[in-house]
Amino acid sequence: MLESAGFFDYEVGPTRQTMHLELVAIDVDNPLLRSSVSLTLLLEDRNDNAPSISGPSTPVLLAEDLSGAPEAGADGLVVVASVSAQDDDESRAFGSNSLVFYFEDETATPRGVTVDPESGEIKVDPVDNGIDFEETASFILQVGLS
Ligand SMILES: [Ca+2]
Ligand SMILES: [Ca+2]
Repeated sequence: MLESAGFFDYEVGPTRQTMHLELVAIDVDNPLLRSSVSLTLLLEDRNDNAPSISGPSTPVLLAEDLSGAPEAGADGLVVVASVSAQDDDESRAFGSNSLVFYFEDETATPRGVTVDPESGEIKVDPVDNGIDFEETASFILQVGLS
């Protein structure tokens, strides 16, 4: 039986992701006849790195009235900021362990404010939103990752 004396880490380097071994069987008695077999081991990526997220370091100023904002995208939403995530897992051959999706805490987010799940862009619906300066002069947007 082939056993490993240590742990492998997929992210350590490409040379460790594929290993070639030659296993040799030798007689214990004379004559010492031998035979061997070649073995290739492919290391499979495991989701062992948690993503980290970063966003704007200063408060984002929002205009209360974004209607007619010239920078509205094709989806009709205005991008006001963005967050980005980093995940050290690799996803070259197996699975998608470095893929992240962004989501906002809906209970604490004004209506019409969303986070694009794939790009991390924070978007505001300029026509229909719950942003009202007289009601809430500021809010903290909690963005999670999955
Ligand atoms: Ca990994
Ligand atoms: Ca990961």
